[in-house]
Amino acid sequence: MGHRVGVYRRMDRRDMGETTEKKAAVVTGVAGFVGSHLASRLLELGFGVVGVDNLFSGKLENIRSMQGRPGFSFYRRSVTEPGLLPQLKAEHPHLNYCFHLAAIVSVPYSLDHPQETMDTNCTAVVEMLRQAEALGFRAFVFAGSAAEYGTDQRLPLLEEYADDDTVHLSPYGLAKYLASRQVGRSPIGVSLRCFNIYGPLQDPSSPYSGVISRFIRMASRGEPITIFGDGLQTRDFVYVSDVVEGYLRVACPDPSHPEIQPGVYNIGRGIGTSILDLAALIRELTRSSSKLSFLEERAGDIRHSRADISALERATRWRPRVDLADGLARTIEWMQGTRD
Ligand code: UD2
Repeated sequence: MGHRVGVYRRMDRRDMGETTEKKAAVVTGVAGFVGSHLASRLLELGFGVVGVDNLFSGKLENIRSMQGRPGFSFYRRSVTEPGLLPQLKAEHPHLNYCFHLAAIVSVPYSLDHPQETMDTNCTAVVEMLRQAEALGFRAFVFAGSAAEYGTDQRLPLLEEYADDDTVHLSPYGLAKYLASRQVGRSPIGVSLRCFNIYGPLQDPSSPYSGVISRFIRMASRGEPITIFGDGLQTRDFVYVSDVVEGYLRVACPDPSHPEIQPGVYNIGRGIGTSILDLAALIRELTRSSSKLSFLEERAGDIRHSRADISALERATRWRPRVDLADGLARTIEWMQGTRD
C-alpha cells in the first residue's frame, strides 16, 4: 500500500520558474486523492508543504510516504476553524501559496447536509481566501468542480456558462460555484473547475467513488460491472497528473508567463467518453470477462459533461498529456499491484 507509480514526467525545477525565493505551500485536503498527489509533486519541486486535513474523507495512508520527509508537516485540522491560515503562517513564515482542496466531496452527502456543505465548501473557502490576501500570499488556488454548471447541456462547457442563473442540482454544486466566483475575482485567486479526475490513490470502495476506480475493481474481480441507466451518458475524464500540473501552472507559471492569471478555468481533457465505452475499454485492458449489469439511473445524474479547456491552455500553455487508455493502464497497474 502507498507504493507510487511513475505518474509524473521528470521536470526540471526551472520548468516551474523557480527563483531563489523560498517557496512553501499550504495544501488543504492533503490526505485526499488529488491533494496527496499535489503535495508529493510540490515536495519533489522543492516546495515546503504544510498539509491540512481533518480526515473526514482523506486517508492517512495517502500521505504516509511524505510523513517524516524534510519540508513536510501535517496538521489534522478542519478548514472551518477560524484563523487557521494565520496560525499556520506564524509557525511557517515562508508560506506563500495556498492550494485549497479540502471539501465535502460527495454530492449525495451534500444533499443530506446542505448547511455543513455550504460552511465547508463555500464560507470557509472565502474566509481562507481573505486570510491569504491579508497575509500577502502569492496565489490561492481552489478546486472548483464541473458541478458548478448544474444542468447546463451546452457542450463543450465554457467557463462563462456558470452564472447566477445556473440551476444547481446540489448544495455541492452551488457552494462550489459561489466559492469559485469569489476566488476568481481575487488578484491572487484561481479556481480550477475539475471534471472527472481519476488515477492511482482514488478509493474504489464507496458507491459514490469515481466510476473508473469502481469499474477497474469490478473487472479485476470478475464481478458484474454496474451501469447506472443506459450507459450512454458521457464524462470528461482527466488523469490526476494532468490536474496536478494544471494546479502548478496556474500558481507558479513558467518564465514566459511570470504572472499568475487570476480567474476561473476548466480542467478536463475536452473529450467526452460514454460509460459504456469506458466499461468496454476497462474490460479489454484488464482482460476481464465481467458482464455488464444495467441498473436504475442514478438520481441527479447529469447526462453529458465535457469541458472547453482552451482558456487554461491560452493562459498557461497547459495541455493534458495522458490519454484515457494510458491513464487507465497506469491506474489498473496501481490498483492491481496494491489492492487485490
Ligand atoms: C463527478 C464528481 C463529483 C461531482 C460531479 C459533478 C467524481 C468521482 N465525482 O460526479 O464529485 O463533482 O462530477 O457533476 O469525479 N456510474 C455507473 N456505474 C458505477 C458508477 C458510476 O454507471 O458503478 C456512472 C454514473 O451514473 C455517472 C458516471 O458513471 O453517470 C460518472 O460517475 P462518477 O460518480 O464517477 O462521477 P459524476 O460525474 O457523477
